[in-house]
Amino acid sequence: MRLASLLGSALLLSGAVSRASAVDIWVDAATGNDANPGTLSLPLLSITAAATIAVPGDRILVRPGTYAPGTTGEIFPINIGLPGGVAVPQQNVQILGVGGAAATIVDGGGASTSVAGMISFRAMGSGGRLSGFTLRNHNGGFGVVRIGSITAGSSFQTTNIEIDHCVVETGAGFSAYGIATFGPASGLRIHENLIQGATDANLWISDITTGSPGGGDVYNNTIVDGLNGIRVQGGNWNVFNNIVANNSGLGIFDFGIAPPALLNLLNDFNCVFGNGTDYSAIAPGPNDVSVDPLFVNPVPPGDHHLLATSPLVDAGTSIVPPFLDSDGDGDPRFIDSDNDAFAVPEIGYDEVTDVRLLLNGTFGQGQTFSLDVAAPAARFVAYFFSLGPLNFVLQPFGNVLIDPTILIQFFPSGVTPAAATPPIPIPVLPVLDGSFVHMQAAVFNVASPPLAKVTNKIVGAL
Ligand SMILES: [Ca+2]
Ligand SMILES: [Ca+2]
Repeated sequence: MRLASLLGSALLLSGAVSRASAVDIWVDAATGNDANPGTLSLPLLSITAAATIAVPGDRILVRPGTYAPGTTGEIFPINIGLPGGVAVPQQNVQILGVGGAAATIVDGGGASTSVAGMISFRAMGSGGRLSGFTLRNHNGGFGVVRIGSITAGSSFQTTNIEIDHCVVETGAGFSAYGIATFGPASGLRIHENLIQGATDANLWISDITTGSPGGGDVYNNTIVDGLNGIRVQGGNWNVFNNIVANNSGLGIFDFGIAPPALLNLLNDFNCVFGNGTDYSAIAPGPNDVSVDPLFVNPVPPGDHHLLATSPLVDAGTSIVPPFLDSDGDGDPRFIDSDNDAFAVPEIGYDEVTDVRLLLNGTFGQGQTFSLDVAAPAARFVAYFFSLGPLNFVLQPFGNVLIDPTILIQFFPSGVTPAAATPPIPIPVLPVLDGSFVHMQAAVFNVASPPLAKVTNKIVGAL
């Protein structure tokens, strides 16, 4: 197969580059054992065990499955920072659900656990990332995911933490807060998350310590069905493109009482709707809207994707940080969803698309898969593969997620509805271990503008 051979050879050439700077610790709920070394072939069973042995720069790659105290032996909170037995601060440690939030679950089982949450970035855990998990059924206090500490002092700084592509689904009667930040903790990035059902605030962004104020970016989250939406308490925050809807108490509010009493909030292009009180001690942004988002199903726990007719389609600000590359599903963040030849982000964690890249079969070393596209009829399709996640916006087409320096393939596939690609085998090569593969399809409409729509990516770790 021409495609297969190109894919294999390019993976071979590029794999060493992607692995050169990081040690990967593998975790698998189905085949793991905490007595294993945590390699691809001998994975650990629990995320807890992986966090205990992680050193700076490691990636903890978690296979699809359910991780819980009663099955994989998780012990909450899973601390990244300075857990017992680790002498070196754990900076730049990433915890990645390689199958995404729909397939990688951390379940608290409803048991009363630590007030410090399920996963906690604590002292010296700077540069950490949590991506691609559903976190549910935690019954604790200050955050299912907790960043920083309420104890002042430089040793508690946790700068540059990124929480993205997660579903924080606490459910009635469980955790008071979904994601909670304390300080000082600058450079935080919270985006593309669905946070729902907290018995207090779904999202608590704060710097309530003394010293230099922290803060960060909060973009494109959907925050629903809790008591409160976003609690702001000190710090410097950019809050854009979020849906804050159907919380029974307050939508977005300044809690105040923060030493230092400093709050520099830039909020705009959010949809704040249907809360008991939409704004409290915070003014709406100039382009904030208060309209029904038109969720697919608004009844809790619901389906908080947007209907194609939603007024939030192509309604966000197009000036976004470079880390916004894809929505909660992996759809590119810049899609011309309303076909007006200009690709603009939606408000919220979902980007609406009428074209979708489909993967058939199993993705992994030694496996075989094929690709297909769901799209309007009579469009011309091409596929791309890459090991690089470089994101740039090419108007009017939208996101280009492929890194051209390590582009693997341009594969014209015919006119939709196209047959699936021929079977594509993935070789078994140690150099590929831990490589993330990005895939994208371009659907061309040669009849009239827009000329093309750059569509889904699928990311898998080999
Ligand atoms: Ca859009
Ligand atoms: Ca989507």
